[in-house]
Amino acid sequence: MDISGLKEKVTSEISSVKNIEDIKKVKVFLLGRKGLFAEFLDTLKTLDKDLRKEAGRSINELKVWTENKVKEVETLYEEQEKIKREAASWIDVTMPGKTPLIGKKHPITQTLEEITRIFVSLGFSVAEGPDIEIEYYNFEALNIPGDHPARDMQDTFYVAPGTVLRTHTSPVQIRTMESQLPPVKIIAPGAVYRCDHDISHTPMFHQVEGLLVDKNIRFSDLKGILSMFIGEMFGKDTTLRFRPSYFPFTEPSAEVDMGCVICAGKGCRLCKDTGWLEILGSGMVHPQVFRNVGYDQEELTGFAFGMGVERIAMIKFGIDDIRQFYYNDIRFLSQF
Ligand code: 2NL
Repeated sequence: MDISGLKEKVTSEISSVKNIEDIKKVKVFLLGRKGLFAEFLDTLKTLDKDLRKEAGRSINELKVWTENKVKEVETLYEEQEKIKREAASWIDVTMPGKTPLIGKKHPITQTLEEITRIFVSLGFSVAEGPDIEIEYYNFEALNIPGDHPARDMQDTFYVAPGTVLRTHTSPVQIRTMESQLPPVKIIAPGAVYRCDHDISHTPMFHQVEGLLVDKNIRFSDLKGILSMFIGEMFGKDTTLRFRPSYFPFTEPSAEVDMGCVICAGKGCRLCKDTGWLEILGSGMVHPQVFRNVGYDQEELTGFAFGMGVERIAMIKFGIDDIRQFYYNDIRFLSQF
């Protein structure tokens, strides 16, 4: 190949370049240590002196021209690359920000706190106790006999002989009466456990129980306190009814119903066409319970009540499946 052949080769190589990678390859191919120019200059050795000088100058001229041309094309493609990179990393500073999700209290916690707030405003103190309970505190102390269906393995989680997961928060009240003198005016909120799981039962749920013990406490005191509570919780116009019932730990006992929040007494699916919703159980403390804790049952009377927090929350928020509270589905929980 002569010089004009070399020039043609250089021109065609450079004009075939289409991108940054091509020009880098062409640069090595032409100007690299083992490139076309190096090879060409090497062949000069075989020429004699005068010819060599002449040819050397021409090749070097062409080499400088090539270097400039390569540089020029390289710069062009580097600029293009830079523009592409910047376009890809462009940030629209006027775009609205992503609002972070803010956590909320679980609807059951909200309901539990609301119930607690109301009873505290009525002068009750909050008492707490263990979730794992001695069978005696959960049953015998409350006058629940050994053959009572509630004590069945089917309903109660037995964790060890003589040890259960509490099935209600009543043991908290037994422990309080054992350790302090009357008067007692407490509520016992907390988790309780029963071996049951369907549309209206979860194995863990929450209760608030209340206990007021003093001289001269009457059933009318119970009615007064519960009327105040329900008026605060569901509105002053809520109607109430006390219906005779039975619990081993109270005598007499009454179940408390409120007028249906959906149909206002006309009858619907929620109240099963009765117009009433059962919301809590209550009664006057059984004298045997006082004897069990060493209280003088001649001198003292008291009332007690218990309610399921999930049930209250379901009525308040209009939810028909208790299990919804425990799926931890953020779409459900974020509504409250
Ligand atoms: C219900 C019924 C009730 C009690 C709980 C109680 C506690 C003591 C003594 C006497 Cl220490 N009674 N608690 C009384 C009546 C009813 O709960 O249906 N709960 C969801």
